[in-house]
Amino acid sequence: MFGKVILEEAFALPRMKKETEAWAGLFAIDGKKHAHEVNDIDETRMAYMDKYGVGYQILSYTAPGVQDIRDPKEAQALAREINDYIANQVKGKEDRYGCFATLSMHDPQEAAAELERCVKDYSFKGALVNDTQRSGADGEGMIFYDTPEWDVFWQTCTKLDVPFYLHPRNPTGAIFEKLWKGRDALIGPPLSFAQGVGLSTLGMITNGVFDRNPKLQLIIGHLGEHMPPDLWRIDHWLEDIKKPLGYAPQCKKGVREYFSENIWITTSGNFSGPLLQLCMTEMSADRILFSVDYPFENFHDACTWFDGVELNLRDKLKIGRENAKKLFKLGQY
Ligand code: GRE
Repeated sequence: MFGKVILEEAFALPRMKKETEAWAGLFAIDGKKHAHEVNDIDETRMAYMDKYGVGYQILSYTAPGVQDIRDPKEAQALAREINDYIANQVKGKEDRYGCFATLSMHDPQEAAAELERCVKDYSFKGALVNDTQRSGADGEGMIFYDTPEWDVFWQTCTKLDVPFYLHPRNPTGAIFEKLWKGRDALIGPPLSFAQGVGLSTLGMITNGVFDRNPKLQLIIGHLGEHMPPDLWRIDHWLEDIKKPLGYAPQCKKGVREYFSENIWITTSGNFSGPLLQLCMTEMSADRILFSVDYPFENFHDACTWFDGVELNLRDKLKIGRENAKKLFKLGQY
């Protein structure tokens, strides 16, 4: 299929070479190849797009990025540097590249203002943020975005009419020590990423973020971070057992409704035909967006899988490009 749109595609700052290679090393990824691909914007990346029928991609800063910086001033300065850098890199290539804003999530007002700057000045397509912001003097604090003080930020997303991509980050500090040390193989795609994003997403739902901000659109990757196959059980316990007994959640609707009105999932890094079918059954093809997860995954695996997956043409076009064109108002890119 030609003209596919992809939207969980990472870049890094060339000056952060050491951090980029360390990150690759953490996941047993070839550091040299990774550093080249993640820093390259226009040559290798564009050649892959042309070869595999990708018309447009939205770039975002590689994890853990700004969410790993506990100092609010330093985090904000890095976010601005990244946004200015990538806006400059894609200038003149807007027919092929868009960008998600990178945000410091220490302060809701500041995050809202930076998002607004990026959307208004640079036509960025939304924000991509890693779940939980490291904070506090010892770096042991974790800021979640599901408390009422974040409503000012969510209101800005809906006012600007841009979606928010909730991306995973790795467990650090005491969480790493208590849960993951000794089980290191499970950090990242095998388990920890899905747990982190699942907790944040369901936290937003059960704490009423979408009731207070009904137009908010949240994107999650990796075919829904383990949630779509579990929707029945999550919904059953919240609606049939916890709510009648007067326990939280504070949300008005059933979890399934948020998954059909507020949540999108992408195929980033999860090229499973059977799981795609299940997600279409649970959420409908209208809420699914094709993506690669470059350079953690490659164009060949993602695109040959999607092009070949058995699917009626109408749904394939929706997932491959039409849903994204509507969500991001891409027009005739
Ligand atoms: C990602 O950011 O999506 C990612 C990593 C590391 C390994 C795999 C992966 O940052 O998908």
